[in-house]
This record gives sequence, C-alpha cells and structure tokens, in this order.
Amino acid sequence: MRIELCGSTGSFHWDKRGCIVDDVVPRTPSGALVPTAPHSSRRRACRLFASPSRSSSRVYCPCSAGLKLVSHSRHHVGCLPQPTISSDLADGRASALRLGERQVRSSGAAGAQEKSVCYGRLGCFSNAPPFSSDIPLPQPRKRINTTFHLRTRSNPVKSHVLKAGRPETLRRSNYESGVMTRIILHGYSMYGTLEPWINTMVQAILAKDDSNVIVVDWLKGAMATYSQAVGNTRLVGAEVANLVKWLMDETGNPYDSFHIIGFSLGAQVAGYAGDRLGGRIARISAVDPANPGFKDTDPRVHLDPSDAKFVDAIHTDGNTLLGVGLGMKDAIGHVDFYPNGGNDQPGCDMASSSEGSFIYQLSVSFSCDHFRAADLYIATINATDGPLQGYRCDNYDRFRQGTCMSCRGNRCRKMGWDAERVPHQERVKFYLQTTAEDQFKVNHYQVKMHFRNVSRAKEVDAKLYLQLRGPEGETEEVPLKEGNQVRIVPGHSQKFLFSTPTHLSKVESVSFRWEEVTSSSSSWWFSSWFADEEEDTGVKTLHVKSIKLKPGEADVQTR
Ligand SMILES: [Ca+2]
Ligand SMILES: [Ca+2]
Repeated sequence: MRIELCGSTGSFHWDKRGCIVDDVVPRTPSGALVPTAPHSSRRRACRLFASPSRSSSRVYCPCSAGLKLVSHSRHHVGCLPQPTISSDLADGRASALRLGERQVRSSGAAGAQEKSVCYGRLGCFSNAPPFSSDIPLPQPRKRINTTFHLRTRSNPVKSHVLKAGRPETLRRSNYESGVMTRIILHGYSMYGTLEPWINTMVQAILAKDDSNVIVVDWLKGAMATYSQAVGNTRLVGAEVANLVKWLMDETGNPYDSFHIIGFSLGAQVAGYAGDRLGGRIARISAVDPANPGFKDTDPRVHLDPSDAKFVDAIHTDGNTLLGVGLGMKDAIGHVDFYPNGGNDQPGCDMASSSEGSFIYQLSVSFSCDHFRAADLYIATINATDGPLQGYRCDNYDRFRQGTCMSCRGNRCRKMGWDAERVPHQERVKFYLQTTAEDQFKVNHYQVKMHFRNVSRAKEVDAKLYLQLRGPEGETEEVPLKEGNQVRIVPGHSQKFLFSTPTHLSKVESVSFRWEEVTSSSSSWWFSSWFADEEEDTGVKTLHVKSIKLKPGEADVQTR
C-alpha cells in the first residue's frame, strides 16, 4: 500500500486520487514536497516525506482508521480519519480514494456474490436497492458487539448493562417505567473510545430530566473503515429497535417514551431504529447527521421525518476544510437548524488555532465543526442564559441580510433539547449565529443602512463596521458582511445581519466606521447616526441617511 503526498498550490485536502494535498507546510520553490526513500524500518507501509525548506519530515502511515501521521520527533499524533469520505460514495461509485478503494475491493473480493446476510432475530440485510452495493453489508452481531449502558439519577456514573431478552439485567438495573428513555448513539470512532461529549450529555440530561439514559456502545463497528462503519449502522439500528421493543414488552412503556439522540453516523443508526419501529417513537435528535454514504439516498437508507413522530437536526459541518463535509447539509428532519449557516463554526478554522503542530491543527479543524453540534445540543440542555433559538429562513444568504428576524407564525424555534415541530410541516430550516464557546448565544439585529444621494456622490467599495451602545455598556465593533467589502450606491439601502454576544436591553447609540477598499487604508469615524454634510476638506465623506436596527424577536423574548 502506498500513500502519496502531493504538492499543490491549493489548500490542504484529500484529492481525488487519495493524495494529501498540503499547502500549509513550507515547500520548495517548485511547490512540491520531496519524497525520500520508503521508510521501512518501523512500519513497512510507511513512506517518509521531507519538506526540504525546513528540517522537518512527515511520515504518513496507514492504520486501522485511515492514515496515521508520525512527526519526525516520533511522537504519535494519531490517525487521520479514513479518507474514503468522498462525495463519490453517495453517487454509487466506488470511493475514489486510494486507501479506501483497496479496502472496499478486498472485502468485495471475498464476498462478491454476497448480496445479503442474516443475523438471527434481527433479520437479513441485503445490499439490493435502495441500498448501495458499494457499502459493505453489516458485520456480525458478535463482531460489532452493540451494548447498552443504562444510567439514571440513581446511578449517574456507573452504568448497568441491559441485554435484550435477558429480563434479569433489567430487574437488576434502576430502569424506571413512566419516564422518558433517552438513547444516545456515538458516531464513527477514530480511536475506538467513547467520544467525550457523551458523558457530558448524560450528566446534562440527568440534571435536567428524570430519564433512563442509555448509551449505546457500538465502537467495534464504528472503528472499521468508514464505509464498513456505514454498513454497520444498519445492524446497530436493528439492535436498538430490538432493545426498544423488548423494553416496551417488559415495562409497558409506550413508543412515545423513547427519544434517540444520535451524533453523526449515530443519527443514521437512529434513522434505521426508528424505521424498524414504524416511525412511532417520540423523537429522534440528529446531531450533525453523517453525510458521506447517505447523501441523496432513499429515505429508507437515511434518517428522514418518517422515522419518528418528531425528528430534529442540528447541522454544523456541511463542508470542511478538506473539501468534504462530515455532516449532512440537506434538511432531513421536521425541523433543521443551521448554526452559522451549517458549514463552518466560529473558532474552528485553522487560522484560529495557532497552538500545536500542523497535524494537531489539522485534526482539530477536521472534526471541530462536526463536534460543535454536540456541544451546542448540550448547551441547549443546560441553557441557563436563555435558549438558543433559530429563525426560519429560506437560506443562509437571506438570513445574513437580517431579513428573518421575526417570530410570528412559527418563524422562530428553540434549537436542540427544547425543539418543537412546526405543525404539519417538515424540513423547515432555521438559522442562527453563535459564538465559539460557553453558552454560544448571540443577539441578532437587522441593520438597514440608507445611503444619501448627494450631488457628485459616487459609488464606493468599503468595509463597514458597527458598534452598539446601551445602558449595560457597548458591544464590540462588528464588521458587517463578515468583513467583506460592500458596494455602496448613493440613494440605495443595504441590509446586514449584526450579531453580538453582548446583551443590551436597548440601543442608545450606534457608532459606524467605514474603510474605503482601495490601495490606501485610511479610515474615518462617525459617531453620530448621520454623516456630516459637505465638508470641503479633501476627506471623503460617506453620506448615510439612516441606520435602522431591528432586534431579533427571539432574542428579545427570551431575556
Ligand atoms: Ca429513514
Ligand atoms: Ca466545515
């Protein structure tokens, strides 16, 4: 097996051939990293790549979960995710990425005729349509070893293992009838360990609500190649459905008392479980549902509104730095929330993580957007600072113009824990901005600026900045339109979204600053709502007729 590292002038990503295209490390004048002799002393499959403009070298090795990068100082920096993540997967074509292709082929060679596999009471799994023959069939139950760990307010730390069909495991546990049962599902596992957010979420739920919280461990099925893990989600979904049916039989708890919360691939597991339960369970919460292998598939293949009475989703990683998103961009629930547009999250870009090695930054960037959905969901359980609410909007571009600040007619909804259906509707999209941490909460305003048309006024490209002041203090200065330049046309108005973590009970004054985007970098300050009239000083004047602010109604209501 050979892993190629290819030089490129683009940004860092897996390319179509499975090469790691790397633009972050220093490179030779020709732009290419120089491969050295195969590095066979420690690990046969490794190749060493030296970056000659710096005395560092990088070794990329295949490992169970994908690629492992070992730095020259030999400290282990962990596996990169399996690069089978490719939009091609969804198209039914084999993964174009070399490492994944090899693994898909080898499993395919052994089971080329294998069209279905049967696992006892869970039934048979076929790769006939609507399922894709490019996705391996689920591995055996024993291999995946799905286990159910119950925690309740009586045993918030130590869990009881529940086994479907073994009533004594239920009798020995603190499982309560008459309260909700919340089932938590992890996603693809890079390291074969439970994701840290899970314990945080269990504690948050138990503090909030007297529930039976069941953490599903399917790590052995989730640490395979990505495509095998995708295949395994069907079996785990069947295991979860089997457990739910058994719990209902044993305790008399109704369908309505079950709520499944699934992260990434776990959200797709939840979809299969819900489908097997006839869509009758109360709720599925999809925490950045996994995209690769599920995009544009039949509703039977992915989580959709028919899988539970209420399906809510938070989307945080619709695309990534590496060119593909781990999370699904498409709306798949009754309500779908898109924090910060649902692609990239604040504090997750590489530029903002100046600490640590290149590969550390890479791995942070790779998963940061994706895991933010779990942090956000947990924040909505804890919410001490008012709920995180989304505004219904057709798309993020409109939201960024501040056009969706109303709450009338079900136009705003709480995200996460307290989410609710919009009656008789599905796939309703809600947008909100967040901060990078803590409660994540911001206050949204629509800013409408009207530019005066005076004689000899010309169009100008500028960057605009706004700062609000109120009785409690002032906001930071916020660049409008994410700091991008704005074409200002005299006599016209423009709308922007202004968001700030600072809460002001009312706005008393506004400071506006603009910078003309030219070769010079001068800037001018205006401290009043209206720009000065003609001042023949040679200084350029931007004639602002008015700045109108409309606070987001959800932000106002919840304070
Ligand atoms: Ca489905
Ligand atoms: Ca992203």
